Amino acid sequence: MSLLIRGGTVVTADQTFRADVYCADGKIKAVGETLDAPAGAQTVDAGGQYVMPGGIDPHTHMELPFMGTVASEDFLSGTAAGLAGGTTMIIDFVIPAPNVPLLDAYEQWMGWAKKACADYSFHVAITWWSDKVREEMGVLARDKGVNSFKHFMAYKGAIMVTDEHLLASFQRCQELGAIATVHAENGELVYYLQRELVKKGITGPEGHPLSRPPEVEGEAANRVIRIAQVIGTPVYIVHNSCRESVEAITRARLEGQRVYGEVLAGHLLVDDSVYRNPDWNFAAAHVMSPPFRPKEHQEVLWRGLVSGNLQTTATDHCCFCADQKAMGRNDFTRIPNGTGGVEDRMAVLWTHGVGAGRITMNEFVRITSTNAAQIFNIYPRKGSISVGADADIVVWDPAATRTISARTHHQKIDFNIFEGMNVKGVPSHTISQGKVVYANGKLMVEQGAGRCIPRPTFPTVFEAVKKQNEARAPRAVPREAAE
Ligand code: URQ
Ligand code: ZN
Ligand code: ZN
Repeated sequence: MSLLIRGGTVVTADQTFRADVYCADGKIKAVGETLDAPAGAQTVDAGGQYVMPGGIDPHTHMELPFMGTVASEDFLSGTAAGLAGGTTMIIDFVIPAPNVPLLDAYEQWMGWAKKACADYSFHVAITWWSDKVREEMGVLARDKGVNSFKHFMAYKGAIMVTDEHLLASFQRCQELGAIATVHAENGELVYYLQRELVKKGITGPEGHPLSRPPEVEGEAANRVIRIAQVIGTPVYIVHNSCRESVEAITRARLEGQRVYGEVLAGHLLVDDSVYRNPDWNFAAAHVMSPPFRPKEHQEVLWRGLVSGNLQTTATDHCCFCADQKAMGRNDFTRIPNGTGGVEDRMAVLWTHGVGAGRITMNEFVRITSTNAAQIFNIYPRKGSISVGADADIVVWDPAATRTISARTHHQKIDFNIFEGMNVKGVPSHTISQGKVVYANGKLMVEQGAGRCIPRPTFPTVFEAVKKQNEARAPRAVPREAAE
């Protein structure tokens, strides 16, 4: 099975050039001005279009058991929807319930993901702590290709981790050469504000953003950055939604600390007015954490991407339909948190990023694919158009338009946070492992074709961080030694 993508303009994180791309055996075999198609090769005409690395969404939750229900999108439908939008790999999350062994949870998620039709990988969440957790982190890093461990500083009473356990886990990440990723909201403050609001009789979705103001996110972002600084380990903060967290990241990066930041397509374009909509279902459909913010935060997030202080874009695709959201009909704190987006991220970012003149095409590739591949150590296998890379490619038609709607999307959710948005620039073809799996509106996916992609740990980065720490450590010596 071989494929020649001809006549297109290749766009990578740092180059734009006219070239054909030849793929065989799931890999990119040749990139060149005019390539001949061997007999029997399938061809895709990419004339007038861009040929880019397939998108990587580093933050999804397919069929996540959460808040008393299970996310409606599964690994087959979710990876298919991603392919329809040009995303060829997701990094999802294994989230063990407290006291469940990490390896048991890992096997459970691996079982669910078997049906995926595109490649995937897993961050593993540390939701409790013990010597066994510590030991199993090592097994996951050494034997299962897990190089990132997630920490929820919110969701008190469920999956929230204490500072004590955060510290222990960060030390373990440092030992293993694994990156710590974090949901940064102060869970104690959220819990306090939720109680106060419900006591005042504010039980509708309008209470959700009031219980998680930007200060709650900014405090946690700053705290976890400082903890990582003292422990001496890199940290990746997911779904930054506001000025407060972007400022915390920017300050740290200016001082040379290895802090990485992610932003969701939703937070760049949806604002908190949605929670004041008189339609309860409409407002509840937007309940996710951190919440959508007042519009002025969006410009700060875009500037974070342009300045390089934020590196990746994601969706936090965690879908709950109206009947599930209705679990919080009388108490907003019970509305399952999460929204969709895996199918729309790239078209939305192209339209409002490249189309609006905010970012270049190369920056678009950087923030939708290459940076995530490099941060999570799967570059250049993923996130590149280069010989030897996986043939995960999106052929992008900059002139094609679409109106986003739950009535036509492939996502398994009855709502779309970008409903009615007109986008210009969408995939005409998506290629996964060298096969055309989406062409001109039609999905041709194969259940189970997705692979779990191992992500090696990062000794080099951690060596650099260790040296940085030693250089900074006070020259204290034991008193007796000094005499
Ligand atoms: O917090 C997360 O990332 C998960 C539980 C999805 N839900 C959400 O509201 N972001
Ligand atoms: Zn989160
Ligand atoms: Zn999430």
